[in-house]
Amino acid sequence: MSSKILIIGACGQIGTELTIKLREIYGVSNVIASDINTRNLDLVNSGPFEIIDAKNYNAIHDCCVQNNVKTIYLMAALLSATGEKYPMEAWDLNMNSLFHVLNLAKDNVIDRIFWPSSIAVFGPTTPIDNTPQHTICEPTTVYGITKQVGERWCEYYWEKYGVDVRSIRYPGIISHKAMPGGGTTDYAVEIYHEAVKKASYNCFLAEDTELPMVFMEDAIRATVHIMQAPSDAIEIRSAYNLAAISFTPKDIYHSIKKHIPDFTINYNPDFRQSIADSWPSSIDDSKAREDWNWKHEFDLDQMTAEMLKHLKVKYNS
Ligand code: AKB
Repeated sequence: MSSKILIIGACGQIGTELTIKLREIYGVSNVIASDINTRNLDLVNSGPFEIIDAKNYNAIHDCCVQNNVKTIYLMAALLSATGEKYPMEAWDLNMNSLFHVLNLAKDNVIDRIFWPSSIAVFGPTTPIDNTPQHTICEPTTVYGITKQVGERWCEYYWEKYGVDVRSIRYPGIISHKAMPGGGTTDYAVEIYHEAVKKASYNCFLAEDTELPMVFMEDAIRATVHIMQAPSDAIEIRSAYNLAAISFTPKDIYHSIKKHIPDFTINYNPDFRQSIADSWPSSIDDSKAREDWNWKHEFDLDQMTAEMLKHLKVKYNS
């Protein structure tokens, strides 16, 4: 049986598009999508799909053994905003799912893991501009703590057991297919949907909150590149800084206004403001650019044009 790829958390924002891309590259039958439920029917019906709870070691193990899965992309997680509401659930899901896949690799059931980290590993004591790869990481969110600790465990499993695990500290990701859920950077996706549907948006962050972001197409390319790179090119086994564009809610508002002149915005910061304030404004990703040739393509205006083009079709407007 040819070796297969398993995506855990495939119905989420990144998992949905990653599944489509990996099936394009490796063939539909070689990429098994899985999630805890069938909430994304397009994805469920587009190829092999299994219901798997990322916290259930036996379910992941059995799927790998029965299907000759050799690579896992672990995309299931509770993000920064939801994690603050359900701290123990975030810890339980984010850490135990990671241990399950690390242990499957340690026991030679699988050969390679992709596990996403995040800019949430940084905190208020981190240098805010052009944040270096190696710097102070004192996260103040539960999600950030799970990502920081997860990075340590990834490096540990690489050093002690030779587990081939690869990771990226994703910035906020902007996309038009599946909605993000429970993050602080979600405003930068919602704003496009509301602009197309209602020409107005009530933003939960302040107008001058600058955060690092990336368009989904670039984020998926980064993920595929790091996983295809030869093992000796991957010098960082915790997680790579990754950057593309940095902007504020006001910048994105002006970018949208070029296409929708009567678009209006209000700013009503909520509890997510303090999370955003604890994260960097921009990231130094030179190591990713050196080691596996990362290069982003979309700037803010190009991303806006692409988002609005697709959402106008989606909402028939
Ligand atoms: C979030 O906002 O929690 C995520 C992230 C930056 O990891 N999008």
